[in-house]
Parts: sequence; C-alpha cells; structure tokens
Amino acid sequence: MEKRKIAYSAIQPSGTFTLGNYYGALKNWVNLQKDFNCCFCVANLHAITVPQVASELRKRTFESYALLLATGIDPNESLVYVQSEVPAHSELTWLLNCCTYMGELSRMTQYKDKSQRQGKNIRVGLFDYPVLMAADILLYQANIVPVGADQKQHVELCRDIAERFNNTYGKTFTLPEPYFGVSGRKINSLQEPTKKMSKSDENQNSYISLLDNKDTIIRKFKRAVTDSEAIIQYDPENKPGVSNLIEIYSCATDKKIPEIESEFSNAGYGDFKLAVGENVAIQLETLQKKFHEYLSDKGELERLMKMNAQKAESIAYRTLSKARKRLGIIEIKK
Ligand code: AQP
Repeated sequence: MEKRKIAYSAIQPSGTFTLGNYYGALKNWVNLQKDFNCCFCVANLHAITVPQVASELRKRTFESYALLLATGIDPNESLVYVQSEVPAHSELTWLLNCCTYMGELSRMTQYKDKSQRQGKNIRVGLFDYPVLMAADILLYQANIVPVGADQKQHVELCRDIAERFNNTYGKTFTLPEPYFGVSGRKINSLQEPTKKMSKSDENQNSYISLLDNKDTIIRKFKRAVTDSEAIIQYDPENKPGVSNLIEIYSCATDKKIPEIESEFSNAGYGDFKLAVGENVAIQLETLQKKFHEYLSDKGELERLMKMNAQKAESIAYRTLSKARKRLGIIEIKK
C-alpha cells in the first residue's frame, strides 16, 4: 500500500478564529484527514510575536484547541497539539536562523504589513516568524502545507531554507509544497474589503468570529462595506465588498458564483446581506454547540492535549536530532 503523505498546518490563538480562518484553512484541514496523515498545531509561540495579554492568551489557547476539534478535526486520527508543548520547535528555529538570510526575511509581505501596524518597537520575533514556521513544518517532514493564499510566500521561504540546509549539510528535511483548497482561498475584511479578514483586527465589525451569535453575525453583515451600484455581481477589482460577500455566501452554501448572481439578480444589497448572515449563522450553530461541549470537559481536553503533545514530541525530536548531528552539535546521552 502506498504510504500516505504528511500534511502540516498551524493557526495562531491570537484571537477567536474568524470566517477567514475557517473558509481559508480549517474547512480544508478537516477534508484532508481522509487522504493525508495530518499534523495541526495551535501556534501560541507565533502569537507572542506581537504583544498579548497573558491571561487571554492562556484562555484562547484552550479555546482554539476546542475549536479545532469542533470543526471536525479528529484528535485520535490526526496530530493536534499546542506548539509550546514541543520544545523542539524553538530549538530548530535557532538552528535554521543560522541558515537564513536577513534579505529573505525582509522581503516577507506579512512582516511589512504587521510591522507597520506595530509602530516603533517591532520585536525580533515578528521578523523571525517565518523561520519558526519553517521549523514547525520541517520537524514533521511534511509534504504539503494547506494555507490561505496569504501564507504562500512563507511556505516558499521554508522550502528555500530546507533546500539550502540539505545541500550544505546533507539531506535532512522533506521539501514541502503549499496546498490550496478549491474555494474560499481568501476572505476579506467586511469593513475594508481589499484587506484580508484578520482575527486580531481592532475593528470587531471587520470580521465574523466563529463564536459570534446569530444577531451579531447579521448585524456585522448589514454593516459590511459595499458600493452604490446595488448590483450583485462578482467583480473583485471594481466591487470588492460585494464580491467578498458572494465568496462568503458561496462557502456557506456550496453554491457556485454564477448561480448566486442569478439567484440575487433582482435583489437589493439589504436582502443579500441578510441571506449571507443567515446562512453563515446556520453553518456556525453546530460548530458552536460542539465547541461548548469540548470546552465544558477541561479534563478530557487536557488529556487529548497531553496525548497529542507526547506523540508530536517523539516525531519532532527525531528530526531535530538529525539536524543537530548534521551541524556538528554534540548530543551527550544523559
Ligand atoms: N482572511 C483569510 N482568508 C483566508 N485564509 C485566511 N487565513 C487567515 N486569514 C485568512 C488562513 O488561516 C490560517 C491560520 O492563520 P494564522 O492564525 O496562523 O495567521 P494569520 O494568517 O495571520 O491569520 P489572522 O486571522 O490574520 O491572524 P492575525 O490577526 O493574528 O494575524 C492560515 O493558513 C491562513 O492562511
């Protein structure tokens, strides 16, 4: 029998997951479980590359883990773990830092965007974020990395670093490929529809959180920025707001874009926004119910976290040990 390939992806507990995270990443993750050996990570070390309130980060790490399970990720089949529970991530980051060029990291668009928002005191961790991401992926010898379009550049950098390491020190890492799902590749902000929807956006009306209730969801869609044409047509360049809503409606209903355009050919924006809100709310209802069930049993949640962290640690350590040896870092048996 052919060996299944390995898929690796991670998500930061930097806020409650949004519809962007769900349609761009998590829905694909669930489907991948059929065909791949999957590793999914709650990336709390990535989250601290920008300031966080400790008590909130702690709480959101548990919530994020429960949300992943609620979307349909199976903790007994896939590896689902919290990044900080596996110290090999931090150590491999250091080893890879010593094989990465400043120029490569300076070109990363996410760094340019996020550092602008941070003002003066930008942390080294934010600059180094892609190297930590490379360590995450390479430790598990992943073949594919399911990501939204916004993360493609980071996966390409990961490949470059791995290739350089392999060529310089000998074959150590599998070269990963980015993997995109069929639809919902990028969901944009409801308030600035040319910008991606982000869970850490200060404007709460710009995103739908997976834990928003129905009234909030409908209210946020009602306030979504559109245009003055009142024509429901997919044209991302000239009509980014409406096109984003069409994309969301398509993800929520599995309908194709032309079908949606004809369904609403005689409708106004008000009716369309209401339909988008109602369909999203229906889809999130089941997910929210499961989330609360998982979160109410903290003992079971911690048992699953521990079991998965132990599995992750043994896989990660094997790769780390290989990388150390290649570099000439000694390992004395204790
Ligand atoms: N708007 C989006 N559309 C499609 N995919 C998205 N992703 C994030 N936003 C969108 C995908 O979600 C996965 C996990 O993302 P992350 O939490 O690791 O980091 P991020 O991309 O920085 O996500 P956010 O929500 O924008 O977080 P903050 O606000 O903290 O920066 C990734 O696969 C990403 O592509």
